[in-house]
Amino acid sequence: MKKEIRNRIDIIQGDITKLQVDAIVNAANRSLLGGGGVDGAIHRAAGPELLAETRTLGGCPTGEARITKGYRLPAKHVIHTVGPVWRGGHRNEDELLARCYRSSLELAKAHGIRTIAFPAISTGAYRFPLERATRIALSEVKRFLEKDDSIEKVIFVCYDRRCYDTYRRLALEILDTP
Ligand code: AR6
Repeated sequence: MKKEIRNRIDIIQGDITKLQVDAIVNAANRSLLGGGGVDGAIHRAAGPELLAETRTLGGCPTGEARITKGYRLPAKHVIHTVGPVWRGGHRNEDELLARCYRSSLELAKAHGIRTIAFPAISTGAYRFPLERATRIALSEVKRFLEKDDSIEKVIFVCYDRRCYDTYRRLALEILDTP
């Protein structure tokens, strides 16, 4: 079981918009109307049809997720989730970030998605400390995969080396222990 979970999680360094998976997750804001960072990259690569669809959704509260088509992306779908802005750690940030991973995975499962890629939600413009966010991301995905076998592969996509090294290091600790 332990080994099986580890085999269903990949950690890579790269650009999430290039991945050919059933769904990529977007670190969006509550408007769902685009922004900078990974959100801007996803909207640019998907084309204006994505914005046209997100306009119909009426936004999304922090910690929840919404699904759209992927349009010009190689990914079939985009799951938009809204991470918390880091405000020092006493404003429920940990729980809200955990909820982003859980709600994205639940929505993926409900749509029959088998392969899904996550960026490091909230760790850019929203300033969530990287190591703390990575522990939450790895723990939540591990917990979900332990009780679900519909999702075959979860890919954590790190944009830079520091993110990649942090995920690799914490994966040894969190994923390789029962
Ligand atoms: N592929 C993978 N990861 C990326 C990419 C990419 N193409 N580009 C950036 N990252 P951020 P947040 C990484 O700021 O902190 C937006 O304006 C980046 O290096 O994109 O959740 C939204 O509209 C970092 O590790 O998202 C919101 O207003 C991670 O993605 C706000 O930023 C997340 O950084 C959300 O802030």
